[in-house]
Amino acid sequence: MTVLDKLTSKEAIELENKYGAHNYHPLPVVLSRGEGVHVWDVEGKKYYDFLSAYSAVNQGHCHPKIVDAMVNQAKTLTLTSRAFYNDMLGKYEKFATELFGFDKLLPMNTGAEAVETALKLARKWAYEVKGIDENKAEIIVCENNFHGRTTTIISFSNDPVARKNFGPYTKGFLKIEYDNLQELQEALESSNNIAAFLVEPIQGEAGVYVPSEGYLTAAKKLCKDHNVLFIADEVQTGIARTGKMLAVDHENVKPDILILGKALSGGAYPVSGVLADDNVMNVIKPGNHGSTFGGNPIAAAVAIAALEVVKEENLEENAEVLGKIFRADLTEFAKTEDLVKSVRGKGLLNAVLINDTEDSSTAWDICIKLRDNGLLAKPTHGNIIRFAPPLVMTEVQLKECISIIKKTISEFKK
Ligand code: IF1
Repeated sequence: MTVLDKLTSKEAIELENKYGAHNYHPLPVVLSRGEGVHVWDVEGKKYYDFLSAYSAVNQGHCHPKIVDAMVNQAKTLTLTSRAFYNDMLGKYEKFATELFGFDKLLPMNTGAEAVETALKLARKWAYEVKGIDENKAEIIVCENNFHGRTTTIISFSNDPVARKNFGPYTKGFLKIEYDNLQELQEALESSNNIAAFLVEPIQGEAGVYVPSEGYLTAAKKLCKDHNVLFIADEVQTGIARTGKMLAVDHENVKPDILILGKALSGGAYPVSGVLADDNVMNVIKPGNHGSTFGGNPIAAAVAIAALEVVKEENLEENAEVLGKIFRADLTEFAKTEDLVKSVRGKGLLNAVLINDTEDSSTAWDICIKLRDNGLLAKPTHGNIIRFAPPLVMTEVQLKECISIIKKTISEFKK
């Protein structure tokens, strides 16, 4: 077998099963090509992609502008490490900080690394600016959070599948209920050692849980009043997914630390980053933090192109408009369809709650039928199906997809 041999779906799945670690349970479909809102399997069947690689491919698969930026840069200079300067990183840092309204950017590669970076930054700020005693800093997090897979991040997860038998766990985290300002206030008042509050503006993995209106504004204010940093993890909700560039923009909240990943590259390349103003970012000095690949020239070129696409193609507005159509139509459908409990979300990050027990396989089984009908989506915790297509979708395409979803659910037999 050579890398050029064409595989059937069955062969590709068997290879992964035999030679790959079993750390995923993918929907049985083997993709070999993508363009815009579509992907194709190895047998040539075409699908609408309603996962967008967990909201990394917001700009659509293989966007020509992003691919061109990546290929051109790959032919010129790929990696220097940060031991030397390169002529792309500064341009990208200027572009991104101006776009998001922060003084400085710290570039990393994956979402989890960016979260780790934010946590380190907050702790260092707590000791050197706020004046907390060494090793005493605490960071407030929310129940049912998802921030990634590192040992520290899973230390404050409460998903047993993600954390069991990976201990001992990192200390210094305090957990409160999501969307509960009372608990946040109590936690902030419970100690003088709080460095930061880390929060997802919409909880993705928890099932697209949108907090009450005003929650983020009030949470930011409580943090400010207690001299605590407000850290927004926008790895999944950022880059136009929810109908604004950032989900915090719906409430005009400016985080003290902003974490971005996924669609920062349009899914073409692993690019993540942390943004903050000088009063926070300046605590990081040479040698304190870094990464071989963080801020590499390809990442810089790709991220600039990916962010330009969001603006040039009005993806924020498109996500807002299409999201409203999606929720209105499926909410109406839920009134007559027993299998659908409700629909929730913001922009094009939506979830359909399936009317069955949490441990039943109904959501999974519906996703298999959706696949057969040419639409790919993935169930998440508790019989919920997440629907998050690329933001380059047209209204005509969305309406076709809504009919596929309704038809599939109507015809579904348990
Ligand atoms: C997996 C979910 C999505 C994230 C937030 C940081 C990260 C993520 C808010 C880490 C990553 C992914 C990773 C993926 C599944 C997943 C996910 F289902 F768990 F919730 F997107 F919907 N902050 N989310 O959502 O970013 O290190 O992966 O680049 O299989 O772990 P990463």
